Amino acid sequence: VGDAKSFNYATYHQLDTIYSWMDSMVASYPNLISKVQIGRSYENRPMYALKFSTGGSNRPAIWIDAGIHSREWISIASALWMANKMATDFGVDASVTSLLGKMDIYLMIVTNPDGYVYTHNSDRMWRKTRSVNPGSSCRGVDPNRNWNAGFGGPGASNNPCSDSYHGPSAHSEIEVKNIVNLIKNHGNFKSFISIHAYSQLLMYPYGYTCNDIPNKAELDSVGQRAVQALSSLYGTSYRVGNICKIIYQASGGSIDWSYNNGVKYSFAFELRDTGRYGFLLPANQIIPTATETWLALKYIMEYVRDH
Ligand code: ING
Ligand code: ZN
Repeated sequence: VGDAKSFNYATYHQLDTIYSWMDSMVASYPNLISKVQIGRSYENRPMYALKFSTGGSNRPAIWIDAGIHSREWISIASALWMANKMATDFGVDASVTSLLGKMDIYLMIVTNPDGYVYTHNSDRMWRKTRSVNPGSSCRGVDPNRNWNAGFGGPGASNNPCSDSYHGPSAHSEIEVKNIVNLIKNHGNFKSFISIHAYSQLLMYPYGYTCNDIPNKAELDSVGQRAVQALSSLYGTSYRVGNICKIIYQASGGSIDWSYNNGVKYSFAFELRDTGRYGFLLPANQIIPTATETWLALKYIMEYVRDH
């Protein structure tokens, strides 16, 4: 096995390095972490979630995904750091310990593995999946426009060459379908958190409509307190709001689907920065970004545990 302790969290890694790091995490924390393969990608790569669990059967659970858009490298790098943080804090930090005494956490670090490999080998700015679009020379579907929540409505494109192409049908992308199957089969997810970059936002549903959700007041206050915790570390400023109003109307997004399927605490992060470096966030910001984001994430998870 590799060495989870000597892994360099302060740099961006390729997919195969991340996949062997996962094995070393499982080997280092066998009583806490297991690797769940939820299926394979379009190009046949395995898709793994790290499951943090101290036992029980089908405990209430939290879903966290990173890297659904492949060029958003800071999301993946931060998720790696946070996985290690959770593992090392368990049994040491009272809050993480009690959280994992009650709930399971599923962390999918590379949600779009084909796209991620493509950003390393061919096009650093690739966002979508790599599926072939029949009748078009353009490849890929936006995996965050492909969910069955206002699918095909405003804020998605029907042009296969667009970066926000919604795809031929809801859940046409196997990467999306694999997650839908896991969430539905499990049936006990209380929170669904998707990590993107960039813009420094913490968002809740909806994206497909600007109408308020029934739980707007609660999610807004959880969000505000989460970003307060985040900002307390380095003063990084975040805004909180519903997707449609705070960023733009976007249909077919994952957290709209999770919310409509009974997962009340559905949130999406847009990590650093606000545009100076954008997707090309320098590696020396990985650990500061992950450390501050962890405070917000932990706040949300504690709230979910207690409600
Ligand atoms: N932003 C997200 C996008 O998919 C988003 C914003 C989040 C839309 C959640 C809908 C739901 O466009 C980035 N940077 O990808
Ligand atoms: Zn994104």
